[in-house]
Parts: sequence; structure tokens; C-alpha cells
Amino acid sequence: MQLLYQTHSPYARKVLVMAHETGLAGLLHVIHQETSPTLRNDLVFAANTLGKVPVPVPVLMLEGGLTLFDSSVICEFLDGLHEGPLLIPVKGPERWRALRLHALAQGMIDAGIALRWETERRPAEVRWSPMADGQTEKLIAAYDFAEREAPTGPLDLGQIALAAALDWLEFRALPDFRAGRPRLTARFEAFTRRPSMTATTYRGQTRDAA
Ligand SMILES: N[C@@H](CCC(=O)N[C@@H](CS)C(=O)NCC(=O)O)C(=O)O
Repeated sequence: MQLLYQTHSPYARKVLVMAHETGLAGLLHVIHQETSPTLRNDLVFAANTLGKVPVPVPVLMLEGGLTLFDSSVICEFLDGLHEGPLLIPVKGPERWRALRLHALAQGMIDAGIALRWETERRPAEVRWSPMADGQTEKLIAAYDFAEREAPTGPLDLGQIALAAALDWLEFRALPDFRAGRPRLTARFEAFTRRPSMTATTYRGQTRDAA
């Protein structure tokens, strides 16, 4: 299976950590691809009509020729391929806790990316500080929520997504989540010691149009 990937994408990292945790990483041939809304990558567009990574390429096609995109959908697909405990519980409060935490982590990444556009990616003359402030507020609120509701219990997709998101926010020097949040910090530090995390650390720079 080929996975079009970006070594600095938090969405892609989540998928790869999930693959490690479910024993499926050995099946994946991970191929780094740069892509941005301002710098088209035709290979990525051929696999994902939205032009985003992560995306599996044809060898990971489902029966009937269905291709998959969006990290959430790929994680769901991977969870159906292994024999171990499911990382997306099928029912009960544990399902909704996992999916809610996953949504929180996705929201953190979305806010972090939006913030980076306003602070470094967009040309300086078209940056808009009210947007940067609004995205920063979302991040702080999400960190506080994660501190209050710091995940416990068996490993699930939500915990993986949160660790991938926090590690990326730190990698990109986005607003600090550690100060005043001891529970979140302790859980994050423990999580980053997992082999699935140490095998998939972030590296590289985003490339946009000049
Ligand atoms: N909702 C998507 C988001 C994926 C995404 O935005 N990936 C970024 C890399 S971090 C990307 O490919 N950006 C290129 C673009 O937006 O054109 C997912 O969860 O897979």
C-alpha cells in the first residue's frame, strides 16, 4: 500500500501513528509529497480530488476501485484491517469520547494552520491580525478543554490525534500548551515516548508559491 504523506503534516502523522499502533505500518510504503493550496501537486490531486495529504494511492484501492481520502476516513479504514482492539470503539460512551477528542485535535490543527497563514505563510501585506487573534483564542480554549478532559483509558484514535496535534503545534512553535496545564503536559510527554511516535517525528518545511 502506498501512502502519499508529508513529513510535517499532523493529519498524515495521525494516520501513520495509527498504522504503527495497529501493527499495519509494515504494509505501508510512505512517500513524501509537498503540496499546498498555493503550490499544486498533480500526483496528490490524482489520488485526492481535494489535493491534500495524507492519501493512499491506487494500491490501497478498495474493492470496486474506490479510493479513499481524508485522514479520518483512512483511520477508519485501517481500523478495519487489524485483529487487535479497535481504536475507534463501535459503541458506548468510549466511542463518543474518542470521536470528540479526535474532533478537538482536528480543530486544533485547523486553527494552527489558519494561524500560520496569518503569521508567516501569507505575504506580510495581506496578513490580518484579527484572524490570527481569533485562531489563537480557539487554540487556548482547546488546550484548556484538553487539560480538563485529559484522556484516560485504553488507547484510541482521539488520543493519537491529540498527541499528533500537540506535537505539531510545538514543532511549529505555535501557542504553548504546556504552561498551566500539568495533566495535559504529563499525558503528552508519556505518549510521545511510544514507539509509534518516536518512529514518525516531524521534519521539513511547508512550501508555498513564491
Ligand atoms: N481534512 C483533511 C486535511 C488534510 C490537509 O489539509 N492536509 C494538508 C497538509 S497538513 C494539505 O495537504 N494541504 C494542501 C492543501 O490544502 O492544498 C484530513 O484530515 O486529511
